[in-house]
This record gives sequence, C-alpha cells and structure tokens, in this order.
Amino acid sequence: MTQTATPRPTLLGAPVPRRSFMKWSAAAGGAAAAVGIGAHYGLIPLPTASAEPSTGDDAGEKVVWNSCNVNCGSRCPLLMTVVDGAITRIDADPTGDDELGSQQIRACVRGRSIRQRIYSPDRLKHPMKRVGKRGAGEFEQITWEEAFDTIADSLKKTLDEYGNEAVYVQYGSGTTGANASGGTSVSRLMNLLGGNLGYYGTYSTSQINAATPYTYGVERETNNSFNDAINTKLLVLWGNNPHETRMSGGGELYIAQQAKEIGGAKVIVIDPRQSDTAVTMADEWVPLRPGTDGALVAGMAHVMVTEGLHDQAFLDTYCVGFDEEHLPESAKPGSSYKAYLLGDGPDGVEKTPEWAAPITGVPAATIRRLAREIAQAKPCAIVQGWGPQRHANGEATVRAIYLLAAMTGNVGLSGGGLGAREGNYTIPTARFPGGTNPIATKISCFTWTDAIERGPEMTATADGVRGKDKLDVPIKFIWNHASNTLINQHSDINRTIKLLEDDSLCEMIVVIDNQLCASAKFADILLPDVSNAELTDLIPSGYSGDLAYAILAQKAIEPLFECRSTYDICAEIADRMGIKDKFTEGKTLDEWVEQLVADSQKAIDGFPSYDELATRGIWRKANPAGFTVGLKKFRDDPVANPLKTPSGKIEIYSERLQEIADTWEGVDGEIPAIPAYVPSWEGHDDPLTSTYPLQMIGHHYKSRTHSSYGNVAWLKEAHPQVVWVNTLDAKARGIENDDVVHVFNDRGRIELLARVTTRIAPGVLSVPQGAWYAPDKDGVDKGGSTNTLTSWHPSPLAKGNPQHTNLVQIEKA
Ligand SMILES: Nc1nc2c(c(=O)[nH]1)N[C@H]1C(S)=C(S)[C@@H](COP(=O)(O)OP(=O)(O)OC[C@H]3O[C@@H](n4cnc5c(=O)[nH]c(N)nc54)[C@H](O)[C@@H]3O)O[C@H]1N2
Ligand SMILES: Nc1nc2c(c(=O)[nH]1)N[C@H]1C(S)=C(S)[C@@H](COP(=O)(O)OP(=O)(O)OC[C@H]3O[C@@H](n4cnc5c(=O)[nH]c(N)nc54)[C@H](O)[C@@H]3O)O[C@H]1N2
Ligand SMILES: [Mo]
Repeated sequence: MTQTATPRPTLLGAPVPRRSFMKWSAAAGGAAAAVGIGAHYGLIPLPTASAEPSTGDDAGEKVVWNSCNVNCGSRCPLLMTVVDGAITRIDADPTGDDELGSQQIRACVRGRSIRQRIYSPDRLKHPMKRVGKRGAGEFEQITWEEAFDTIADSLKKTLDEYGNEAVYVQYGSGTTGANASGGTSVSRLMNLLGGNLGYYGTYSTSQINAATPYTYGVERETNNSFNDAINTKLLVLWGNNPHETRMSGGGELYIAQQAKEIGGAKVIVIDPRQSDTAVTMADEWVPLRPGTDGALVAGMAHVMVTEGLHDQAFLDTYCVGFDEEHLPESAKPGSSYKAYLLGDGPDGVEKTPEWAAPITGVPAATIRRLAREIAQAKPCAIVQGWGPQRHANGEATVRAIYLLAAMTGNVGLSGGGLGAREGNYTIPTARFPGGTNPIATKISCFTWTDAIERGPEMTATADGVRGKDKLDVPIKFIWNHASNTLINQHSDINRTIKLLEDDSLCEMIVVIDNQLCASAKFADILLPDVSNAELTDLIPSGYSGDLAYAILAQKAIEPLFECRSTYDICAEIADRMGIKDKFTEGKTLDEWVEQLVADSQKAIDGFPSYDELATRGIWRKANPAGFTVGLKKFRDDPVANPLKTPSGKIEIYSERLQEIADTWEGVDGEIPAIPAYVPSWEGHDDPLTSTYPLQMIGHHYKSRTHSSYGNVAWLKEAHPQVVWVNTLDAKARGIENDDVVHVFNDRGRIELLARVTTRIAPGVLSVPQGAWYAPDKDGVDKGGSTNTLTSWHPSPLAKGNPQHTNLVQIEKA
C-alpha cells in the first residue's frame, strides 16, 4: 500500500496545528449557537491529515474500522485514524489478498475523502424548524424536545384526519449500506403505527423490475456473476459501466477486468458514450442513439434469422413466442417476434440492418458484423447495466436485450448469461427488523409528486396504483430520511419546487439528513443525523461478484454538535406516540447491533463473534462454487424446474402484456407483448427535436454517489461537473472545450463547463447526474443538476423514472 508522505491540505487551505483541534466538535458546536441559517453553516476547519497511519500506540490516538455506506452498491471498509477525538486520516482495507477467492475491498476516491463529508461545512448541527416560506431555507434552531413534540403532534393529526395512507416514507438511498443505523427505523416506527402508503420499484431499477417478470417470471432473476465472465469468449457490456458504477474494490471493476486479463474475453461496449469501461476494457465501442437499443437488437436478430445463426433448438425447448409455431393459443397470427422481424407482423416492415441503421445511428455493416460475432461466440455473456432501462421505453429495451441472450442460446450456461445485470453471491447477514407494512396500497416510487398533487385521481391502470383501484387520499406527511429525491434526485426540479412550496398540499415534511442538501431546505422540521463515523453498526456487503462480507463499523468519534442517531430520533417519537417499548424492545442501538452479530453467527457458518469482528473489522466469505450461473437448473431440466412465468418458459411473447395493452386505459406509451422497438416521447425522432434537437442522458459519475459526496471540494476539483458534447455539435454552436455553456429546455436551464469530445455520439449530451442544484436569482442552475431538465412523465408499464430520456439544446453562456 502506498502512503502519502506530505500532509494533505485542509479544507481551508492552511493545515491547522496537529493538536489544535482538541475538543474539536464541542468548540465548533458552541460557535454555532446563534440562530439563522448563515450562522449555522459557516465553514468548519477540517482536522489535519496526519502523514502516516497511526500505529495506535500514541496516547490519545487510535485506529478504528468504519465504512462507507452510500448507495454505489458496494460498502467499503475504511480505517479511521482518530487523534484526540477527531479523524485525521482515512486508509483503505489493507487485508484480504491472502485469503483464497478474496480481494482487498479498496475504497474508491469517494470513501477516501469521507473526512470532507463528515467535517463538511454543510453538516446539519441542530434540530431546526422552518420559519419562512417552504424551500426558502429560513430556519430557526429548536430543542430536540420541541422537534419530537411537533412531529408527534403533526403525525397524530395526519393519521386522525386523513388516515395512514396519507403518510409517505420517501425513497432514500443515502444510508443503503447501513443496517440498524439506517432508515429502517422510520419504516419500523410507521409499521408499528399501522403503516403508510408504500412504494414499489426503485429509482435505480424501475423499468427492469417491471419488465423482467414478463420474460423470466420474477423481478430480478439471478444472472451469471462477473467471476464467470472469465469463462466467456465474448463479453458484451450493454449500457453497463462497471469502471464507474462499480469502481471500488467492493464493486466489480476488478473482477470485470479479470474476465479480460485471465479469461482473454473479447469485450464490446454498447453505449452512447465511450464510458471509462469502454476506454479501458473494450475491444470495440458501439455508440448508438439513446433509447434505440430495441431497434439495434431487431437489426441483429434479423441477420441471425436470415443467416440461420440463431439457436432454434434452445428457442423451441425453453421459450414461448419466438415464432408462429410457439405462440400461445390466445395470440393473433403474425404476433410472434420472428413475424415482426420478417415484416409479417402488423406493421409489415422488415427489420433489416438497413432499417435499424438510421434509427440507431449504427451503420448496417456494423450491425451485421456484430450479429454474426455475438451469435457465433460460444459462449457469449451479454450483461446489461441499468442505463438502457432508465428511459421512457426502458421496459421494452430490457426485454429486447434478454431476447438476444435467448436467441443465441446462452441462458443457463457458464460463460453465457441471461442478458440481465451481473449476479452476485450473498450471505444472510442479519438485518435490523423494519417489520411489515400493514397497508397494501402502493405507488411507483417515482409518482409521489403526483400523489401529492392529485392523489385521489390516481388509478391502478392509468397511474400504476397497486393494492387498490385508486388512491383515496393525497400524501400529506412525508418522512424524508437520507434522501435527496425530494428535490435533487427526482425529475423536473422547478416543477417539484412549485409543488412543495404550497404547504396546503403536503402539510408536513420531516427531513433527517446530515448535510444541508437541496431537499433539506424543503423541510418543515430538519433533524441532524450523526454520520456513520459517530456510531457502531454491522454493515452487510453490497455485492462484490462472488465475495460476500460483513464489516463491524465502529464509532470513531463522538456525535458532532447536537446530532443524534435516526434510531434514537425514532425511539423518542415512538415514545410520544405511545409505542416506545414496542419500538425499542428495550434495546439501545448498540444492543441491537450486538444482537445482529449474534443472529448472523447463528445463520452463517464461520461468522465471527462480536469481539473477533471488532478486532478484525471485516469478515469475508467467498462463493464456495467460485461463480454463479443464472437459471442453470432450468437449463438442465426445464420441466422439473419451470420459471415462474405462466408458461413456465422464457416468454418472448407475453400474454399478460398483451392483456395489459388491450385493457389498460390512459397509458402513455406502448407496452408490446413482444420485445419490439418502441419509439418514445422525447426520443430522437420526436417532433420536439425541431426546438430541442439533442438527446440528454445523465451518467452516474465517479466523483459522487448521486448527490452524496457532491459537496466534497477535493472530488469537485478532480472531477468537475461537465456536459459531454460531441465535437460536431460543439463546432456547429461555436462551443470549445471548457467553455461555460447553458443546457436548457422548457423545464429549466443549467450552467456548467463543456467537455467537447468524440467520446459521445453526435446528437447526444451527457450531464453526469447528482450535482447539487444551485439556482441563481434568475433560476439558472449553476450547480448543473441534470434533474433541472428531466421530466415527471412516467414510463408506461413501470410508471418509473425515465431520467435518461430528455430533449435539450446547448449554447454558449
Ligand atoms: N460512481 C458511482 N457509482 C454508482 C452510482 C453513482 O452515483 N456514482 N450510483 C449507484 C446506483 S444507486 C446505481 S442504480 C447504479 C447505476 O448504474 P447504471 O444505471 O448502470 O448507470 P448509468 O450511468 O445510469 O448507465 C450506465 C451506462 O448506460 C449508458 N446509457 C444511457 N442510456 C443508454 C441507452 O439508451 N442505451 C445504452 N446502450 N446505454 C445507455 C450510460 O451512458 C452509462 O454509461 O450505479 C451505482 N454506482
Ligand atoms: N437524472 C437522474 N436522476 C437520478 C438518477 C439518474 O440516473 N439520473 N439516478 C437515480 C438513482 S439510480 C437513485 S438510486 C437516486 C438516488 O437518490 P438519493 O437516494 O436521494 O441519493 P443521494 O443523492 O445520494 O442522497 C442521499 C442523501 O442521504 C444523505 N445521507 C448520507 N449519509 C447519511 C446518514 O448517515 N444519515 C442520514 N440521515 N442521511 C445521510 C445525503 O446527505 C443525501 O442528502 O437518484 C436517482 N436520480
Ligand atoms: Mo440507484
């Protein structure tokens, strides 16, 4: 491991003397006693970085195992050096390479800069209540007692007046990696109080979760893990960018690289952007227009069928609806996928590569060559990311990519796969019990703004309400824990602001966060949570291919300022609602964590005791099989091991989707029974392109996890917020690299730097998502948040977030 010899600069530039931060938190807390937002958010000096990792020998010095728990999918162990109560240094995992099938879980740039998040000037310090207009950011410091009483009174009032379905626990992923210390406490509290309006889907996977049951029977069918990619001949990463979205040692970047280095696989990346993955791993990058993957699949499938390259035996045995001979009885003639390809379907159009080329922007010759290569590589692993599905037609795209895996007979084979996202191995680490929601009524996680605005108008078929035919009440009370989806991460920020500003609609918003993010400014009651460095928790692994692990992340420093844990906050509110004992079961947070370790020990062979885990920090368990092969049993014996689809087979034609297409009313967008290409609103051929000619996507960026870490100065300097624009589009507008530009549409305008590059397809812009929304007095978002430009318009089947489907224009500022 390399160590820096020179001390790192502090946040303010000048290092503070090594011992000058004695009783740091108390002093900084005391200084912020005055009321008013300015006084609360003055700069905080960052404790000085020490040059060497502590040995723990010095008096007052210790090294503590903790972790990074944000939602990149991984959870990385962090070694925190603590001197006189302040964290002075972060080191990554130095263990692991000595264990078979193991690897170091090395934190990425974000985890390594966590001190700047813990000691951020944006840290929330005291409980506050809103005093001005909602969203204006005017708050007054209050006592914890007043905060708890106000929340309990408001909650009782909402439950009495409107019932439990008027309470909503917002999607929030800021503490995804946490266990007892995360947002589950809020759900537990509400579940004990009779429940709340629930949500289905996630901002990550709405469309793929909704579409997958119609092909494979369940929301998420386990795919082959990346460890298995060493057994493949050809790895096709389809809108999948592990070099950024799985970039830590606990992610799968390293494992994906092994597929090439050890297995020698050829790698093709299909993505409108030449992503970091495409640059470092790919033998070929295939750029295409966003949202046109279904057409690319059809063009390739046409080649395979006409040249006889597809696996007919696999289709005949394991699938329904590829050709007319294998359609269910209810299906109309000409409704098979093959009929669609050959021009024998309702549209009468043959889906040749020449048909697909102008839609996708991929030359017909390339489509032919790719089709032959993918069909002839045995085996071939097609692994889709979640970028292709976060679109207005994402559900159809997901199923099209699955189709290619089935047509080439790669499903259920080592070195092949389902066409889904990579699978992984997990262990059943015990989780803090949130309980179950007694209320069955659910909305899609993306439609909460509609549920505030017009809840009782929302129906099952037009708006995707589940568990009831329609909503009876609008959302009146929101719990917003570790979530910036109230503003920054939801679509169409300007429209959301208008909705939330009207406090006669949603009457109470409780925000529990530890940074003054855009969403926090919309709180009625704003509560300062501790950071994960300020408590102990048992952290289960996210995914690391076939390596599972658990971390005992231990309290490194005392809570800063007046911060309190979410568990304690919820326990106090439970007390005021008369259910404290039910909520706590008589346990403190630390006692819960001890119990979770004990329960994990019972459930998992070899899981260490609390004391052992406390010392070693992290415990690993590799998949005994080495890698995972999805649907292997089904492949081996499809009769004994049918899928959970109605036919028990892979459904290329879905009767259930046909029924939805025939019966759902008020749906905007097509839901075809076969994975046909469907054009969408704000696609490349929407008439709106005459005003806004460019398609804008928003990739997940290495400098942030969504908006988390988005205020870290080191990361902002290393990875500034830039819009990727193709050289041709830039030239046509007189834009040069590093120019300040505006990207805009009818929904808003953002200001940021131009990255003029050939690494993005012409006609496409990418604005990395998650930048902190920062409007100037004219409403121009100088933070460059992509959600200033995205829309509320939900996708047809999932009612999910199509946040990569947007038309925009770009100009010099
Ligand atoms: N560094 C970092 N890592 C993260 C996160 C983060 O914010 N930062 N977020 C985490 C979370 S919660 C999630 S859900 C995942 C997200 O993981 P993904 O959803 O897979 O990430 P994206 O960057 O949205 O999309 C992946 C790729 O798809 C491409 N793409 C976009 N539209 C299309 C299309 O129409 N067709 C094709 N073929 N490709 C397209 C994008 O250019 C991008 O390179 O990442 C996780 N990891
Ligand atoms: N345009 C566009 N929008 C997107 C996406 C996209 O691709 N494009 N991706 C979507 C996806 S996949 C996702 S998952 C969502 C993510 O959206 P969010 O779930 O909102 O994720 P973050 O932006 O990371 O915000 C997490 C919040 O948790 C807070 N937090 C961090 N640690 C703690 C803690 O210990 N305690 C508490 N109480 N709070 C804490 C952070 O300060 C931050 O305000 O965004 C979605 N939005
Ligand atoms: Mo996500």
